Amino acid sequence: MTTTADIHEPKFMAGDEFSIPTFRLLTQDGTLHEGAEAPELDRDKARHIYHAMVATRVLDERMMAAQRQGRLSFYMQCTGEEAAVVGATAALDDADMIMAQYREQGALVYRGFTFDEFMNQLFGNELDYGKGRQMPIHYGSRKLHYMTISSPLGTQIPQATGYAYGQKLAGDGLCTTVFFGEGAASEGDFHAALNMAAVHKVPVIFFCRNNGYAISTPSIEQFAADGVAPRAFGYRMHVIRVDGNDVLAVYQATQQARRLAVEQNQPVLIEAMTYRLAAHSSSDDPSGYRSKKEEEAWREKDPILRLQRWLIARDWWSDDEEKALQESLRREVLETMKRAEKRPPPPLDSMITDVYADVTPALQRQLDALKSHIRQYPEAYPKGARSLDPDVTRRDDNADKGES
Ligand SMILES: Cc1ncc(C[n+]2csc(CCOP(=O)(O)OP(=O)(O)O)c2C)c(N)n1
Ligand SMILES: [Mg+2]
Repeated sequence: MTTTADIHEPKFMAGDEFSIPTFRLLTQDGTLHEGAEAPELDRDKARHIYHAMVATRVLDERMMAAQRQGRLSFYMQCTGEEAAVVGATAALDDADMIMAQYREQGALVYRGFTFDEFMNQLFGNELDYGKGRQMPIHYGSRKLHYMTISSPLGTQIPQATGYAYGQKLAGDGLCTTVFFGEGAASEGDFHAALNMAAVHKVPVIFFCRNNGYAISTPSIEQFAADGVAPRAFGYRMHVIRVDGNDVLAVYQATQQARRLAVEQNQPVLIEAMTYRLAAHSSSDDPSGYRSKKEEEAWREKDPILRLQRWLIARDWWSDDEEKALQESLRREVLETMKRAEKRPPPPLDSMITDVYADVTPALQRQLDALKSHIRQYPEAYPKGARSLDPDVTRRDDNADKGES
């Protein structure tokens, strides 16, 4: 219980007595701000971070193009936010749990999720870990400690508190990092999660990507406060605001947050100030709600270019390496996409497995009815649809649509 001083005249407070500063290390030209010191980061790790950021950008650009060509039903880009996501992931232990929202593919890339694995999920083929049951971008990897994405906003935030509580009880020295947008932070789940984490002192890092928009709604129309960070005070939680386009600052802030979480069981809120450079998703067109001028101003703050300049200045990267990396990533995206497109979908029976230990009679009846319907009207179902034989996947003769 906190004791407070008494006052004898009414005095209202609005929390606007101070504003939360932004932690920054790197300028846009790749030099350090005056008085700033780079975190300890060796050449290999710095290059790994850079590689993951570039790979995420290339994957996103190609897959958005593939969506426009009709090869893919849906896509979401991380573009502009690579430093926030990859920088945070690089500061974690690889065995720490990550619970993401949907725009954090950079974390998977950093941890070694292969382009084949991305493509299998995007095309929902027989090798997709989710067996084609989810829309594209709902990745998950047990091996890489990355919880499968679920679409309803905010659900992963209290789940992260619960998971981290389990980690504390297990005493394995690991923590959970949960990513979410500033829009999702308006969900009740966010508040429940922070309160529970602070009360029970669990090792969880709440990582808010404040990218300026929740689809078409600018953050200025989402909350009256100074961003999301001040909410931590309401829960007596540690908080830091960081320049989300500055990978060195994100890395150092997350590294220290992790120490607080794991060594002192202090949950931490990080608010990374960044910008969603692309559309919300392949179904969105931002020209209806923001100006090109605004986008251009943020393009100037490109997080990838900022890190690239820092690396080049230290002789840790070169123009030739850049060219070779871009070419090999583009080639790899195209090759893996073609491979995944050709693979058949999982058999129809997998629609009703994995939920109950044994398939329930009601589900079995529904599947049998569906199969007899498909047999009756085969012309209504596309070639390459899921096979009716539980053990057989069906080849799609039209799958090879070639390279673009
Ligand atoms: C509970 C719920 N409400 C609404 C939606 C629809 N929706 C999907 S994404 C989104 C915006 C989220 O914005 P933000 O959290 O800032 O993340 P960003 O897309 O900017 O990364 C909305 C409203 C949803 N998926 N779930
Ligand atoms: Mg947002």
